[in-house]
Amino acid sequence: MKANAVVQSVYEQVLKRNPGEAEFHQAVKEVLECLEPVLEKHPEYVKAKIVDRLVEPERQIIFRIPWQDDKGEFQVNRGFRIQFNSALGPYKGGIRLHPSVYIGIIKFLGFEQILKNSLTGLMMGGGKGGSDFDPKGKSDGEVMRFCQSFMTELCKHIGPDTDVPAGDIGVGGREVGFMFGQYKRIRNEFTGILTGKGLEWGGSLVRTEATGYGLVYIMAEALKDMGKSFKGMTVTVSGSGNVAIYAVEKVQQLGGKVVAMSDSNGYIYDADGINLDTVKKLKEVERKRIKEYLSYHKKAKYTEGCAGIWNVKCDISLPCATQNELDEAGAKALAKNGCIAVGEGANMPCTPEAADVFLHNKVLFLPGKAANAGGVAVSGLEMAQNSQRIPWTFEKADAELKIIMTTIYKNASEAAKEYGQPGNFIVGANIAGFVKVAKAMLAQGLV
Ligand code: NDP
Ligand code: 2IT
Repeated sequence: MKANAVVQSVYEQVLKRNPGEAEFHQAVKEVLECLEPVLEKHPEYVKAKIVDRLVEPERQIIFRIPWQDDKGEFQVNRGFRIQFNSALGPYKGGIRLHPSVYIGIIKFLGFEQILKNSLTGLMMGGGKGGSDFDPKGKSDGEVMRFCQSFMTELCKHIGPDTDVPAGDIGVGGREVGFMFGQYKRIRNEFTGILTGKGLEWGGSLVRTEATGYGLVYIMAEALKDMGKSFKGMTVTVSGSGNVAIYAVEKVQQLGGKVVAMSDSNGYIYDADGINLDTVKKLKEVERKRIKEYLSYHKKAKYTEGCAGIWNVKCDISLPCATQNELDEAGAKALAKNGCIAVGEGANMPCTPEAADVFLHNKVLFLPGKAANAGGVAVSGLEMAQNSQRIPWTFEKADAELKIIMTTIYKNASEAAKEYGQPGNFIVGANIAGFVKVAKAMLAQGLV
């Protein structure tokens, strides 16, 4: 079978087997479109049905999560864990708690995670989990009871050498703590079963900052190639969660000025540069809306609705909230306003049409699986520290993160060149990530 026919038939099979899972279809399509030349060059991958196997999760677990709210009422949510691919190591990937979660979201995230984890160069397979539970407005007690019930089932399927979850949207240090406690109690084991743990009980320094810092490190590397740096650049960052906050922190450390941030209700604009201490207090401590920023900074402006953030004039934009938040219109507005580079802190925040706009307008575009790999990379380093039972210093973990991000940039860049599309990091990241997984799958036989 010719490479293009393989890609076509695999995609059709994905649509047939996974009806109604738009985000999963989108993620698979983007990858498949990049793989044709690799399959042409490597007929052995076609013969071994590597791509056919890659798009089919090794295991999918769906379960009931019963829990009791503060009023004493019983509640039921649905939980997921997709153990997508273990060719390179134990399944690894976050847990997302958001009302929009359904199997199509978890599958898209798990699929992306396979190639992302491959790019880190560490021994991690791909997986993802989550639930349609909405943590917003819930008390600590309710979140704890939910997390305990979630882990009561999940603990049967994971283990430090099997599957190691972590945070994602709606899951940070608090939720990881509750889940870890429940795992330890049920299994009577103190192991590195989750990453993003507290620093006193097995967490790694730099994990909290890792995704945002890593995003800025890889972007800095790309800017360097263009003879530029963050110094003096005006930057917009969507979201105001874990990834967004630490992206802003690193941009500011490198001399850039961040003028806009958002949450799911709207965005703030501060011409003087965002005061990150205020954002951290509002979001990390008080769990309030970004709008409240105006109570502290009178000159700042708030606009309801998050899409308007792409109209803010900037040199660099870092979408760090959620999938498909940046569409064609947003991309056109960025390009028109002179934006030179876009880096995806979130997973798949740009629609395919938006990515096309960037490519056609020569806006440097770093796709999420390369640009946001710093989070899972430091998760991998946390696993290494847990195995050693020795914590690393901040400096050591940060230096490793920098090396990993620089290497990802280099590998994606070279793969893009090798396959005749220099500067196309979508092609570069997908191919560089895929080849390693394909080699491992080939070596491990028909499994
Ligand atoms: P958080 O929960 O800490 O923050 C999420 C942010 O995105 C919030 O500002 C939230 O606003 C906003 N947001 C979430 N859902 C939506 C939505 N449907 N529409 C608009 N805004 C939304 O999550 P993270 O910062 O951890 O994750 C952000 C992105 O980065 C996700 O795509 C995640 O998969 C990705 N990522 C995360 C990594 C990590 O280590 N945490 C690693 C790599 C990627 P609000 O509070 O109003 O909901
Ligand atoms: O999307 C991601 O890479 C994450 N949410 C982090 C996963 C991890 O295991 O640290």
